[in-house]
Amino acid sequence: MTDPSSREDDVVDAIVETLCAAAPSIRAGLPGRRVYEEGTNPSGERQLEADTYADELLLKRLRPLDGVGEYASEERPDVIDIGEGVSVALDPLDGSTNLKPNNVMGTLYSIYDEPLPTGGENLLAAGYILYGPVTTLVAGRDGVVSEYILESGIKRPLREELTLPGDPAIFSFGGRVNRWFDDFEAFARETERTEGMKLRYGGSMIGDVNQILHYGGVFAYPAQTDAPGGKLRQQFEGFPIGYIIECAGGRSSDGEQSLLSGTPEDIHDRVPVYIGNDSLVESLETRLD
Ligand code: P6P
Repeated sequence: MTDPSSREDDVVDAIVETLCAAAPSIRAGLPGRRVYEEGTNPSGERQLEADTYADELLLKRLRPLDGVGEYASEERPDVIDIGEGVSVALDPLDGSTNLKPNNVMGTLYSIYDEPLPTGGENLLAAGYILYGPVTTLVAGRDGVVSEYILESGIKRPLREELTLPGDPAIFSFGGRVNRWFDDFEAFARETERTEGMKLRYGGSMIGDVNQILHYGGVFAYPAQTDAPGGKLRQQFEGFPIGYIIECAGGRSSDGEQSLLSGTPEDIHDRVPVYIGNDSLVESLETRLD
C-alpha cells in the first residue's frame, strides 16, 4: 500500500513537470497571440489570445494526470472537475499585459489538498515559471523554495533553498500612487531614504516578486482607496506568493495577517498583497492600522 504522503508527492511532482514541459510551447505561442480577445476574464480584465491559449494548453496537459481532481484558472469563471485528487489553481499567464511591451510574465501555480475555493492552510505546493531572458522555475514545497533553469522544459537546479537577502534593495508597489493610502508615499520616501532602496516595478507580480527573492525588499499591490481588496486574487496569486516568500524566510501580509491565513468565499476574490523582508512588511502593517 503506497504511503499517501509519498503518493501526494508523486502527484505534485507530476503537475510541476507537466507545467515545465508545457513552457516551451507557451513561450513559442506568445509572438502570434499579442491581440485582445472579445470580452473579459472573470475579474473583468481584458484577455489576450495568449491568456486563453496558455489556459487551454495547460488544462489539456493536466487533465490526463492521475491524482488531479480540480482545475481552476484566473481565465475561467468556475472550477472544473477533472478527476479525483488534489486541486490545481493557475494564473496561466501572470503579467500578460507585459506581452506587448515585451517584459517578463509567467505561469503561477498553487496545489491544494482540498476542493476549491479553499484556504491557504491547505496549500501543498506553489511556484511559478518565469518567461524572462531565460525560462526559470521557482518551486515551493515542504517549507523550502528552490530555483531552476528550464531548458527544453527540463529543469536544472540553479539555487537550492532560497532565502531572502538580509539587506533589502528593491521597493516595488503596484496600483496608482494617488490611490494608495496616504502613508504609502511617506513609507516609500522613508524606506528609500533610510534603506537606500531602489524603486522598481515591472507590472508582472511574479517578475516583481522574483526580484525581491534575488535582491531583498518589498513588493506590494496595496489596498486602493477605491478598491479595499486591492487587485490580486487570493487563491491564484496571494496564497502562492505568500507561501513562496514565507518559505524563503520572508513575511507575507494582507495588511493584517499572513496571506496564508485567509479563505476566499469566491475563487476570484481579491486580496491586498504585501510581501518581502520581515521588518519592511511589519513596518507597512503598522502604517495600515
Ligand atoms: P497593474 C498582472 O495582470 C497582475 O495580475 C499582476 O501580475 C501584476 O502585479 C498586476 O496585475 C499589475 O497590475 O495595475 O500594475 O497593471
